[in-house]
Amino acid sequence: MTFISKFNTAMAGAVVGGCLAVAATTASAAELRGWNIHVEDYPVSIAMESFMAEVAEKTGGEVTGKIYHNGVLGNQPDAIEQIRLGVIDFGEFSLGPMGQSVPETNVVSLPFIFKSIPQMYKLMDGEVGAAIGEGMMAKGMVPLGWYDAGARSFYNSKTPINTPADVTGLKVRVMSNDLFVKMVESMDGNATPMAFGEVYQSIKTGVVDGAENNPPSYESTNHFEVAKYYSLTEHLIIPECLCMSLKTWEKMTPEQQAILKEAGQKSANLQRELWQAREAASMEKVQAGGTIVNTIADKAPFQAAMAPVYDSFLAANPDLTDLVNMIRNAD
Ligand code: BDP
Repeated sequence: MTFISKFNTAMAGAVVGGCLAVAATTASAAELRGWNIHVEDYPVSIAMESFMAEVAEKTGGEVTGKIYHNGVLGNQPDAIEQIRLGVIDFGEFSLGPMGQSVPETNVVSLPFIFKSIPQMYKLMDGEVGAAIGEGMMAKGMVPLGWYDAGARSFYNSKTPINTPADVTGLKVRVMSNDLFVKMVESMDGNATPMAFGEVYQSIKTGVVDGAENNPPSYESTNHFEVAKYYSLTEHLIIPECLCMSLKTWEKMTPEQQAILKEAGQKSANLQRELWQAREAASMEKVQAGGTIVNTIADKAPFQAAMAPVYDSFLAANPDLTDLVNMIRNAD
């Protein structure tokens, strides 16, 4: 891949009548390919578009890109591998399915690890995010901004969930990561890892009874039409990442890298704002569409039921104990 940055010096003085004469070189500029699983009006999608527009503007058209929304470039676990290989240049991923390739990201897939969304922001923007980012870099991905995905709760077509016992026997779709399988099994539910795009049909046909997700995803996928009980367990707060393939990153000049980082951070701020509004709008929409929402006054029984997930995780990953404790002991 050749970037026109090489021509920067040659072009620097080429101002003709007040306009940069870039036409001759834009043809050799690579257009980055961006992966996104969400629909176009989703907060993630809008923030990604604003990131790409900003990068194109700030690099004077040297770095441009096209974002492929709706998962058309493939499902999430595959796309993560493709980013690592440099087949896809950048993408926006949940850290949930990233755990299979980057062990550090599993720490934020542990149930109830963050105490709140503001705490998640604070820790991801600090030492915890830095440690996870290093793990990602080691596996070929460069984080450019941490996005918000709220809290995930269970929904299904059978019954409201008020206690862990209500999950017993339910067939629940989970994201592809053994941790989530264990999480559902800790309540004697039957967990099925499955691609996001297959969930609607699977609930509709009874292959699974339900799944778990945040309100915007429950709404944007129309899962609420086929699983009307939404029980606010809020058991997972999993941050997401706008990230670039290390292979693509290494082809950038230091100036372009600085622009990418800044634009990534700026897009994360925008995404977090948009997220709040979308969450409220999604809750309204699903309730208007017939969803029966129940809140869980006491989440302690869920925390207790899911505790074995921590035990087996730490036994298998003793080197991540400090990172887990850094979050658990944070205010
Ligand atoms: C959504 C995430 C998306 C995941 C999806 C899922 O934003 O990245 O693919 O959940 O459950 O909340 O697969």
